[in-house]
Amino acid sequence: MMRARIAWLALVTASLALVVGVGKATAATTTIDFESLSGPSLFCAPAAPPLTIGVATFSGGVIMTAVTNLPADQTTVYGTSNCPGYAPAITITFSRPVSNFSVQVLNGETATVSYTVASDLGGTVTKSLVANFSSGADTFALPDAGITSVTISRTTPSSFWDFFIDNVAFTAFPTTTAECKDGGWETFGVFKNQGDCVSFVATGGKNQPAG
Ligand SMILES: [Ca+2]
Repeated sequence: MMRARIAWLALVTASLALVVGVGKATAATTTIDFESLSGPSLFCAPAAPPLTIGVATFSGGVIMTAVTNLPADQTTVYGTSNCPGYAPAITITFSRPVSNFSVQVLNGETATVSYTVASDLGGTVTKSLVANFSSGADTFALPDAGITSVTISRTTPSSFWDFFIDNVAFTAFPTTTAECKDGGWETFGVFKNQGDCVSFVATGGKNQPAG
């Protein structure tokens, strides 16, 4: 009986340690998958105004669902093509700086096309995606910390374009000092220590990260 209770206590202690361990250094990473929305499966619905989801605002394209001839992703996505009022680049602007940015890009053309994802800080990543019917899609990740805007476009501009994005992931900079504590400051990738992070939050971003 006593042994059983000690074993149970040991288990509870171990579980608590695990919870604390997991909570440590895990910043709030956001993934936008557009699944709260739905749209047509074919281009060219009327051009839409910028779409704001949380701290991110999307412009240049429209929301679409179960897109025809896009076997790589039949969920809801954000896409653009050479339709009236659509842009050749999808732009994402952030109301707060972000780190650890990545986005899934899907090629809607019937041939291999190169795409470039670029941040306002100068970071770029370029990849060739095979044709839509071969499920041409890949994740593009930017290393910059403190990004406030990202553009996604064909690497070589063309009068014809047809592509989509999905699963936009990022870590927004902290707005509470609690996010800086227990090693949280490290996960933003820009602060030199906890105090640097707290100072950033306390001054509303006026004291820029020193790290
Ligand atoms: Ca989706």
